[in-house]
Amino acid sequence: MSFQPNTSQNKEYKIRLEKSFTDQKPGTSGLRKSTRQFQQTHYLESFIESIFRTLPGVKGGILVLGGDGRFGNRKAIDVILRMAAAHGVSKVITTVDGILSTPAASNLIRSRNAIGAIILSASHNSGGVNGDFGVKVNGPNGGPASESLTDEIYSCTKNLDEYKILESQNIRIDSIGKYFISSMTVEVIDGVEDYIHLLQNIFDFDQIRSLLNNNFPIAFDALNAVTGPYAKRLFEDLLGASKGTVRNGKPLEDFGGCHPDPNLTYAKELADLLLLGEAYAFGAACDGDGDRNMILGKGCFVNPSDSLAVLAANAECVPAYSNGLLGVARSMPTSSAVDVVAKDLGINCYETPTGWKFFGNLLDSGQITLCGEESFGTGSNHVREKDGLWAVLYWLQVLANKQCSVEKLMLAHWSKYGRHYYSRHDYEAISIEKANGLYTRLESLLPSLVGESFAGRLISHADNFAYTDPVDNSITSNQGLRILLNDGSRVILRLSGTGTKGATLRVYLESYVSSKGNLNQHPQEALSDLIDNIDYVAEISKRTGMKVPTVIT
Ligand code: VG1
Ligand code: CO
Repeated sequence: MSFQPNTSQNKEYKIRLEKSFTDQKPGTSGLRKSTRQFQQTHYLESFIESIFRTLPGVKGGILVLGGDGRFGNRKAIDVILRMAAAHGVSKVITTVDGILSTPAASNLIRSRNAIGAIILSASHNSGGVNGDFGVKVNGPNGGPASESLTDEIYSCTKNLDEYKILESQNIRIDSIGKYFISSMTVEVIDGVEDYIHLLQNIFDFDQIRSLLNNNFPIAFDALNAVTGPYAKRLFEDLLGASKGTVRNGKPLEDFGGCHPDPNLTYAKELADLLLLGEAYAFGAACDGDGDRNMILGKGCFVNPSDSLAVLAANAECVPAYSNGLLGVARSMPTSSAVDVVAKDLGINCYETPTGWKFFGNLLDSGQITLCGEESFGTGSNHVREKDGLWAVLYWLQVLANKQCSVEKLMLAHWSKYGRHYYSRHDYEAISIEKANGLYTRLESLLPSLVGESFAGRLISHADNFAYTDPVDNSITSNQGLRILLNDGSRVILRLSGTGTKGATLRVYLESYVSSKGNLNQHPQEALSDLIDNIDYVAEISKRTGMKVPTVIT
């Protein structure tokens, strides 16, 4: 380990801001804007200053810092290190070249007693000069900052007139070592090691290895984003998968022009390999910052809501969860597939607003062990973020244990619990005005819809979802318009909080068929009457001018 003390005391500057920024309100998952917006003079600094003024314990505290390697990552790390030193942070833990996945960052916060982390990522959004950049703030439990903290950070940005930073110097983070900036230590670690160690304590690696050695070829697509180095170490070095199992495994600043979102549209190359080809028994992909996962079997796509249900139903296969689950939680738009499993297991199932921060209190207080979202996010109490590679290993462990294919496991699951046909339709980049118009109109209609017929059923309930946190009683409202039908079907409309171009409307559709019903329909067919009806009631195509959604999952 190299040791490079810097004896010179770096000069501290106070930079005055001509104007404060008014557009730094964090969304579902941190501050996310186009790279060009972030390139405005003082833009990043304004948000970072507000974090350092707001996050508890900054002076003398330990901070975790890294990102998904997208364009701007390295430069932002440089700025944040100098600002952290100016704010009296005692130590920053970062990784070689600043490559750090979101779940690995969450783990480091927890294992190194840090006050939190700054994670540089716009997650599944595209990267590069023409793409997006983002800053996520996590707290001492390892999870995304609470709503109240991000509200405070936001109000700080609006009134900021200056920020503190040390003079520029060459800060090396290209190899493991310890450096100093003034009196602050910068510890550069191998970002992969701690995380792999964590997973080794959860799963039975030997069992997964024997599955992979036994005629069970897998393909993993890192989409040129952060999970490449982690996945290579895991699958190719430790679990015996053949070289080349990890595709697009080198993190690139623009993700090679891809959209690092693991779904059927943006991870089409992998999806085609599994859904059309014969070569692989299992496929998976993760997103830009490594917290999402897509699971595929031969000829079989696993819907993320179903994935959560399957993981919950098979917890006994995984050493860390073999004593049973404390409870489970899902975000409101996620299908109720996991609710049915929870009922069967006799455990609680919580319904939270969209975004991982809402699971934190439930995990911290021991109410739940597993949680997930329909947007390809699944996780457990091992960290406080969703965790893509963890989910992939969980699936492999279950398959190794059950000695069956993904398709067979899904069929067995539906034959026991019934099937929740589910789909999400995204309408991207619609004008904010049109999106708001559509949304507020539907919201105002909701009370009058109750009792009306909808797709041959009756609307039993319609509201704008509000959540009371069972642990701290905080209330979060305006979380999505829900239309609940009398047979348990649901249609939900939300406006995205992570998009950067115009507005994104998400329409979530769910319909339940019992284990005795038709379990083999195509989801778009099974849901077609709901799709037609919501288009009519909410005037989606009429108001957006879009005949079909941008992305169908
Ligand atoms: C989306 C997903 C949500 C997820 C969020 C952050 O938010 O729907 O489930 O928690 O992204 O994921 P929205 O507001 O666009 O629907 V990530 O991988 O960006 O941390
Ligand atoms: Co992500």
